[in-house]
This record gives sequence, C-alpha cells and structure tokens, in this order.
Amino acid sequence: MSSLVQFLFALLLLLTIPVSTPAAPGYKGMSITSWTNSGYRTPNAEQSIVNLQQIGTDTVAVNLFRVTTDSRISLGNYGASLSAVRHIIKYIHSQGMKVVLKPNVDISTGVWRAQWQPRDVDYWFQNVYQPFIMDIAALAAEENVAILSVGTEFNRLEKYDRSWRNLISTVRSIFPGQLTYAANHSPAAGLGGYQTLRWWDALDLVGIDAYFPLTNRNNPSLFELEKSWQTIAANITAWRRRGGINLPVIFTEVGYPSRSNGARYPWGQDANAEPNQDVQANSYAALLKVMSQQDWFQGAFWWMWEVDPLAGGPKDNNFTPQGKASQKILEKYYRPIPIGDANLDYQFDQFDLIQVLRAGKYLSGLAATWGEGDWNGLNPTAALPHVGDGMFDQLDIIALLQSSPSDSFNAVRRPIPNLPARGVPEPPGPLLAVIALVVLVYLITRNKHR
Ligand SMILES: [Ca+2]
Ligand SMILES: [Ca+2]
Repeated sequence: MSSLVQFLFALLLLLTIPVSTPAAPGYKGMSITSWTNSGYRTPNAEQSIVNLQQIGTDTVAVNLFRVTTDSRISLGNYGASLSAVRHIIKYIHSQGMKVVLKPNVDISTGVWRAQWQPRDVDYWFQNVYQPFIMDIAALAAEENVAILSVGTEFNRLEKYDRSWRNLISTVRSIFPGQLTYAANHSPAAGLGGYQTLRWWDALDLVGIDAYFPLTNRNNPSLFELEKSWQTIAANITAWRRRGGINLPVIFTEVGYPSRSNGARYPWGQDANAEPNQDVQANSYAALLKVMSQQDWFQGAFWWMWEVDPLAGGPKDNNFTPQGKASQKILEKYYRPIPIGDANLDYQFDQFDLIQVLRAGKYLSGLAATWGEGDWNGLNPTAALPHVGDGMFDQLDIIALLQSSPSDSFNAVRRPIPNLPARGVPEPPGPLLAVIALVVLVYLITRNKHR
C-alpha cells in the first residue's frame, strides 16, 4: 500500500474524532493617539492602521484628547478634531477592524484628570461634559462604533453616581453600541478607581486603565511578572465576586515603556532611562498569558501605537511596541500560525495540503520540516524555529485535528453579545480543509493507478 493511501486511511479514521469548536474571539486590541488636531487624517496614520491589522489587531481604541475648564471643553493643541476622528474610524472599519472610541479630558491647569473637581459639579456635568460626550456619541452612532467610553480616569468625580447614570442613559438614547468607562487601576489621593465605582451596572463592560506596578525593581524576571499578573487577576476576580459584578472586563489602557523600570512604573517615569525591550516584552507576555485564563477578561487596548509608522524601534524607550520585541509577543497572541499552516500565511487551507503532498514526506521515513508536515510539538509562533519530532506521520495529523483555528490567547474568550458583524470572511475551518485533503489524495492516487 502506498504511503499516500495510508495517509488517506489515517485521515478517514481520524475524521471520526470530533473537532473542538473554538469560542468566538474577544478583542485583540490596541490604542492609538494622534497628538495633533489632524494627525488622524494623514497617509501615515492610515499606514499605521494597516500595520496594526497586519499584526492581527482586530479592534482599535481611537483616543481623542480635550481640555476642560469649569465652563467649557476645548480642542487644545493635541486634541484630534472630530472630522479627523471620523476619518480614522472609517479607515479602521475599511480594514475590517472594530473601533472603541475613547475621549480623554485633561484639565486646563495641567493638574491630572484624576484630580478634576469643577467648582459646580452639576453645572459641569449638564452644560459642559454632557454636550461634549453627546457629540462624540452621535459620531460613534453614525459610524457604527462598537464600544464608546463615557469618560477616562475622573477619580474625584466617580462618586457622583446620579450624574453618571443620567449621562449614560442620555448617551444610550442615541448610541446603540456597548458602553464602558476607563477607570484608574487604583485610587488617586484616596479617591476613585475601578473598585469603588458604584455605577458599573449602567455600563456593558468594566474598563480599567491597568497600570498596575508589577515589581519594585528594575529588570524583573518573566516569572516575577507572571506572578504579579496572577495576583492582579485574583484581586479582580475577588472584587467581581464581592460586588456581584457580572460584566466582562477590558483594559481600556495598559502599557509599559520599554525601559529597565517599565514594569515598576508602567505609567511612565524617567523619560531619559536606557531603552530596554525585554522588560516591555516580558510584561506583555506575562499579561497575555495570565489574563487569557480569566473567563471575564475580554482584551487589552495596549497603550499605544503611534500614527507615525516609523515610530518605536530598538532605540526607543517609550510606550509603543512598534518594531520591538513586544510587537513579536503581540503577533504571537494576535496572529498565531495555526497547526497545518505549512506555507506560513496564517491560514490552514488546501494550499498547505498541496505543499505537503508535493513534498511527499508522509510516512516516508525521511526528515520533514514544518513546511513538509511536521506539525506536532510546539506551534512555530511559540518557539522559532519550530520544534517538532522531525517526521511527518500520524502524530502530525492528530495534532492537526485536535487544534482549533485560533489556538491562542483569544481562543478562550466568550462571544461578545450585540456587536455589529463586519465583513471579514472567516478562513475555512480545519474540517473543511481535511475534507479537501481527502478528495485531493483520492484524485492523486486514482491518477497514479491509471
Ligand atoms: Ca497556509
Ligand atoms: Ca511530526
């Protein structure tokens, strides 16, 4: 019996094993900011969005900044204009990704927004903040934005329960998508933070700006960073249980500057520190590994990707993962190479099967590489180069059939309700490709025996 026919029999036998269906993915997120009024409306910004799509991002948090006084909110010199915001939202959608719209309001005096305390709180909410948010909500509704954040890090104002609930119900009257709020990970001067906020039930998602310090020293080990994230995850789990909070959680912001002290001061400190990519990459890896195991976690919107596609790189010590080791970590989780993807185009389909059949290594006793069907062992994104057993045999077919198309961080996410579907076709599942393989093998063997 030829090895091809044996291959066919092995496949037919294994087809009786049920293929597990993966959960729908959550958010493979990233934050962007333009830092200028019109920066979102540039070819550079569009290129940055394309680059985000390339690394597997599926949802982009579009940040816009404003400056407030007691009586008005203004654009300021680093606020993105609404027309520029609309432009980048349309562009993100054109690339098949979803949008989180996240306004950030700073204080004209330069004091941190967590300390904002208007002289007349009711007046500010009703006549300053609400009209501003309603303009944003109208834009979000017109552009089919998936998630709108109703505010960012207003620690001192979070106690005004009634004002927030009024604002949220007014926003809901015009915006049909999901709502969140970006709460600080901790109190500021003893006030606010995600744990003390009492109006989460009015929203759809808990949003945390998750700048939890992970260590008290420079250059921590990956192990230490993972332990820290395990503690944080346990704290959030306990808080949800205690408060009866059933909402899923997103990290509306989380990030690490690529510095030796980046995990110690994730909010950024010591701008002149030596660049250090490992601390940033290990912090990304620790978060993604630990948080992927939490069933309430729906994704991180990393702070942040620049609208300059050339930003970042190994000599940069700032937040962006662009061109750094942390970008590779993101790609591993956001764009995993599925088992069976012999030609490394991120999809397992008939072209991979044609490639391995042409290589002809199945049960040949000859050494086989990933591209020739040696798929068992570690996924190539987990260890490059791929570590298999050097052969293409039944074990590789078992590995193929037991894998899910997104065997990764997002495979354990629960489906998100009520999100508008966007027009990116799903790649064919492994079962379909295996059926294609069976037909292909049948045709090849039939032609051979003629
Ligand atoms: Ca492929
Ligand atoms: Ca093998």
